[in-house]
Amino acid sequence: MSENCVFCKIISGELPSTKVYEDEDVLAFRDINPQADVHFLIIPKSHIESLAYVDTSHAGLLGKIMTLASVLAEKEGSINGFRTIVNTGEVGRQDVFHLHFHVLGGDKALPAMIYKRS
Ligand code: DGP
Repeated sequence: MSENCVFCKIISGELPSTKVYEDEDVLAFRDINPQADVHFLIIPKSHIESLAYVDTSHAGLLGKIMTLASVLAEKEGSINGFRTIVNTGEVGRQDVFHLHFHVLGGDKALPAMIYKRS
C-alpha cells in the first residue's frame, strides 16, 4: 500500500469502486470516466508504479492479468473483442501511478485509436 495512491485506497476499500473481479493478487473495477461502452481496469494489489517498474519476478502476475482481460471483457459484455491499453509514464500520459491495464470494448468497433472523450 502506498500512501496517497488512489488505487491503493480502492484496494483497501477506503474509496468505493464498482468491482468486476477480485482475488488475492488482483482487482478489476470499472473506470470512473469510461471511454467506451465497456471500460474497466485490472490492477495488481501490490503497488507497482507502472509497467516501467516490472521485472521477471512479476511475470506470473502479468500473465494472470492478461489472461483475465479476455475472460472479464466477455463477462462485461464485450463479446467480439476488446482493446487493452497500458499508459506508462509521462510520455504514455499515465495519470495514476499504480500499474493498471485498461480494457475497453462493447458491441461496436472502437475507433482506430482511442482519444479521450473528456
Ligand atoms: P491513466 O491515464 O492510464 O493513468 O488512467 C487512469 C484511469 O483511472 C482513468 O481512465 C480514470 C481512472 N480513475 C482515476 N481515478 C479513479 C477512481 O477513483 N475510481 C475509478 N473507478 N477510476 C478512476
